[in-house]
Amino acid sequence: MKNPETEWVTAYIGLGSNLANPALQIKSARTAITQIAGVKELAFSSLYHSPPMGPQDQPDYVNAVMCVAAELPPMDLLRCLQRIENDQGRVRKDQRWGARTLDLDVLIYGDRIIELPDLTVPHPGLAERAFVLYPLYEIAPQLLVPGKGHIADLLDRCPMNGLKRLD
Ligand code: A4P
Ligand code: MG
Repeated sequence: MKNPETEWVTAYIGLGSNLANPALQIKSARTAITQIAGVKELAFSSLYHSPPMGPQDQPDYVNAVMCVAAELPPMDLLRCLQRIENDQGRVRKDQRWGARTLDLDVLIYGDRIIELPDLTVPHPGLAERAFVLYPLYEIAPQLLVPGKGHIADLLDRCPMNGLKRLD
């Protein structure tokens, strides 16, 4: 029998940075993600500038969303993304939602709804975050977000909250 986890699945990755040249961090992460075995880039959004969600005493963020075809299972994808975060100087501190050189989130993995101790997909904050929804809509305007609905409807309910698209 064919193992469903060895098929190519369309997945979406959220990228965020607000330290050490954020735009460059995002571009480096994009390159690193394309070098993961079993991952191919399908689309990459514009870069967006966004005020911090969470503690306000931190710099603004640069955010983007990448669409990939992934052959590796979701937990393996997460581990590879965490390795890239570490390689780019990510330091995990106690403060929730604090500043970081790089944050990579698995936003969507095919039509899967995943609730594991270390992985929740779709990403729990996805539907309320302008810095996720607007770049996601830019590259996937027809997307049906598993368990949450059409991207256009989610976007309609989400104010831009100071988000700006960078050209
Ligand atoms: N984890 C569970 N599900 C996932 C998933 N779908 N993708 C677990 C990635 N990780 C997932 O993550 C904490 C744990 O979440 C991991 O161990 C993983 O197993 P982390 O990266 O260590 O810490 P974090 O990112 O600070 O935590 P959290 O709560 O996931 O934060 P978010 O949701 O990533 O938000 N403001 C702006 N403007 N733009 C931003 O990008 N980002 C954040 C962080 C805060 N404020 C922001 C932004
Ligand atoms: Mg995160």
